[in-house]
Amino acid sequence: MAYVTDTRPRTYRAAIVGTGFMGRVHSHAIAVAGGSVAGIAGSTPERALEAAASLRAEAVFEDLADLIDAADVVHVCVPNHLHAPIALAAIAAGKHVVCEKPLATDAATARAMTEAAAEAGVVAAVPFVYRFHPMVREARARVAAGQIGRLTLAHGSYLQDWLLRPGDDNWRVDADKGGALRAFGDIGSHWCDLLEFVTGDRITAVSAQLSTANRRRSGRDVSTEDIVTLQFATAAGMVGSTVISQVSAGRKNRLLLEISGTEETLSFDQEQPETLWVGGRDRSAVLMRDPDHLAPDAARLARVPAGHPQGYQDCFNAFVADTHAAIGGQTPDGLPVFADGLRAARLAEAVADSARTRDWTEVPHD
Ligand code: SOE
Repeated sequence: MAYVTDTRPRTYRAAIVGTGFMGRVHSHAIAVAGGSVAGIAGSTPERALEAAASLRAEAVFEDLADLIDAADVVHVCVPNHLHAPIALAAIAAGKHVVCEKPLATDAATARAMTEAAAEAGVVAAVPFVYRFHPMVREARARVAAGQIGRLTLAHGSYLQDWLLRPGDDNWRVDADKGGALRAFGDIGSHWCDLLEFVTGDRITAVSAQLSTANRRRSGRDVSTEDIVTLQFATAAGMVGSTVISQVSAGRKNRLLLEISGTEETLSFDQEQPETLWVGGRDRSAVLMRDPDHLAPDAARLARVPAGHPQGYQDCFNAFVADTHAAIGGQTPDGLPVFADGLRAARLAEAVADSARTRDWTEVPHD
């Protein structure tokens, strides 16, 4: 006699295109979600062969069509300019897709990808994974329940330092591979997604400045920005600002989001994801991630008891698990999909436009 305890669909046979850091994060999350990596492809077969063991790959493919054919879900983890052709090929073959952000280097292409996925009826997800921190869900539940009052102000920053020095380099630096906006596309998109996810509000207008601290890297001119300062207004009447930087010494991956309402302020720091600061006029508190005392959606994402820290990879694991559930016909709350990637691409174009015209730019409606 056997008791069936796991009814998840056994069809999460993944292909991973791209063998860098993100490929490894995806591979781990696929394994935790009960899936397998049917195959991988890299920029060269040699690189893919080298990465095969760490990506848990069953096979290395030279031909993209063959790789897509071998899988149910295609994970696209390559430089940004290659997202669209690979994702569209997978969708055309009727495969589900997980595509890294920014979804595309322009909004028209992101829209075409979103429409193609909808027409094909496939699940098409984008890893805005900070949504999967339990304390982010807790903040969202508190805003939705009206606990912080009427929203008035949001501010924060997303700061890194891995491109601080003129010798620091990466494909993201080149506009033809990464897109015209680098820091905003790479990390500003996360900040804006998190703001809109937590508040359910929408940025309606932006005023942006771009700055390139290192105008030359590795002996070539650089056009993409290292820093963005952004002011914004929202549909619900909030005003706010954020600073995005990849050249802030000592800041490794510090996303700070603070939202104020007429009753309370909530503050979340991605580098301290086990806590949420709740500010009050008379009393303030630091909430711990304790599943026994969290909103149901936050408790759902708690993998281990209070006092046993969980973090970035857990977010990624939960994201892939929810993608898996969506493929199985469920509708997990808060799964970031191509429409969210399109939203980020529209925001990026508004930011670029505002910086160019030195004026406020309206963000087009979805
Ligand atoms: C690099 O800047 C990077 O890995 C981003 O691409 C991720 O989306 C972000 O989570 C961390 O930093």
